[in-house]
Amino acid sequence: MKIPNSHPRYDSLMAREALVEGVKEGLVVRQGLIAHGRGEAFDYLIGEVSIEPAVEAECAAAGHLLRARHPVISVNGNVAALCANETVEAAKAVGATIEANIFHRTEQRVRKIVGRLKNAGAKEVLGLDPDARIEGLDHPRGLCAKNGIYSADVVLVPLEDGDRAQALKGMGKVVLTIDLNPLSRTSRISDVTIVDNVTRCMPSLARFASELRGDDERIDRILSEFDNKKNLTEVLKHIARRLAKLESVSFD
Ligand code: PTJ
Repeated sequence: MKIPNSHPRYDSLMAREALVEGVKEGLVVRQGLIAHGRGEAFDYLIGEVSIEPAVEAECAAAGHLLRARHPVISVNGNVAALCANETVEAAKAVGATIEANIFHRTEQRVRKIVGRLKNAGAKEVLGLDPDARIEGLDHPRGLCAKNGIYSADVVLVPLEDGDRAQALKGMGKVVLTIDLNPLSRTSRISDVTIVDNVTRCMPSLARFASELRGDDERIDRILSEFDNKKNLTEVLKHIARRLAKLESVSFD
């Protein structure tokens, strides 16, 4: 469908088109459309902008990734369809390995995600030859690469389900996530939850990485001051304030 860029909801409609195309190509799983709808609803409540707590979390996540011995960014179908270029740029900026790691796993989908990321400029993308397992996750969604997620000390898992985030935490990793739902299990258990749209977050991670690189003192301060629970509370307060304002609007 041709969407005029004058349309007031152009970005949102384009994201939907990208996901529908992704389903047709076999990159995105149909459940991904449902997940996106949930994300959209929260984005609507937030105001479809990167709010202050999200920016703080983006800064902390960039700090963690820069500090990591072996940082990995996990990519699923939705992320590959929505922002492959931006994800590859973010990975380059923080020096992270990229691994295609999906919930609804088929060889063919992993291959498509890897292909999309390579077209976007990634030199290497892991995930096609899994030789390890995320401890405590049943086959096949626990499959991962030994020199990728398995041995990572810091993992960014955008649009994640709670089980895998919990299992990664159980393996002693620092878990960073991007999730527009501040109430999800993933959001609650991660070390840094970025409540922002993945499409806004990836460019922001790349920006913060180039800003923070080499500034150890600032990274130390950011990491010691960041409190995920407090950050999520700020997100909920932001949503509550917006709803309270709407409540006072007259519909007569
Ligand atoms: O490609 P696969 O097989 O790995 O499957 C991917 C999905 C997304 C289907 C799978 O991981 C899944 O079912 O995820 P969940 O449990 O629905 O969680 C996805 C979370 O991401 C939800 O809390 C959504 O609110 C959130 N979300 C959806 N779209 C976005 C988002 N967060 C940030 N940016 C978005 N664009």
